Amino acid sequence: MAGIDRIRRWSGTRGAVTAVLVAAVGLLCLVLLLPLTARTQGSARQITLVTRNMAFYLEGGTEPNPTIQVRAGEEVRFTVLNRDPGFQHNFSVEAWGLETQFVETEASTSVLVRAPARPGSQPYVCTPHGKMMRGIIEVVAD
Ligand SMILES: [Cu+2]
Repeated sequence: MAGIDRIRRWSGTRGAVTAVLVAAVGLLCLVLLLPLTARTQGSARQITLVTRNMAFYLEGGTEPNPTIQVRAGEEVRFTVLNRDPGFQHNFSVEAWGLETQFVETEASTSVLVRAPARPGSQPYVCTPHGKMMRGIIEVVAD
């Protein structure tokens, strides 16, 4: 009788361990697959900022340090492409807690962020060249 009891307890524990494992694997799959789904669905808006002559330009744009508009709560992927020989640049929106790594000439970096839920305007800068490389990022109501 004691032996059967022990077996029952053991299989009970085993069942619980299995359940925890299944839950953990399931959660891991969710965590791993969610960003993939988001990426394949292309839900994030791509904004490429090209740096040259100590200024930001939108890809194909001619206006230095343009005002960038995003929608409230929108998921945005910012890519900084450095076309400025001899200078390292980054992209930072301090109010959003956003700061990319520094980018060497002819290199790029990307960062995925969610725009604030509340509309408003904040400055964006290149941290070491904030006097010259400075523009406004506008969050507009969705
Ligand atoms: Cu810079």
